[in-house]
Amino acid sequence: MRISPKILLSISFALAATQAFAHAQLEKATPPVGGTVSPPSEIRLEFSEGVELKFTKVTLSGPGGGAVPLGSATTAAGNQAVLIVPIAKALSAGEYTVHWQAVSVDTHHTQGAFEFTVKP
Ligand SMILES: [Cu+2]
Repeated sequence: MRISPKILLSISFALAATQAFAHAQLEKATPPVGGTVSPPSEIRLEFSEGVELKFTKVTLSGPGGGAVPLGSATTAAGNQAVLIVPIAKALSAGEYTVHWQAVSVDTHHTQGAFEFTVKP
């Protein structure tokens, strides 16, 4: 029996919907989402699920839109859901944007972005 592509598509949407709770969603960030902070030395992202370090990417852009150099990301000792990314230089005052892409241990991709402000 052949299954039409339309039916396959609706099956995959249904699966995506039922498994949505299992994806790595950002639950907490340091600096906090929308927060104003002293220059941070690292970005800490706490996800709802463990993430695969190899396929998880974080970038930081600064007030002028330029990319800020970041160190190698690690996960917290004993907690694969916490991603820590060192910031390789002292941040000057202004608004920064964090873009993150994560692949959770169940192989699902999630991504998002948020801003924080560094106070002078
Ligand atoms: Cu998932």
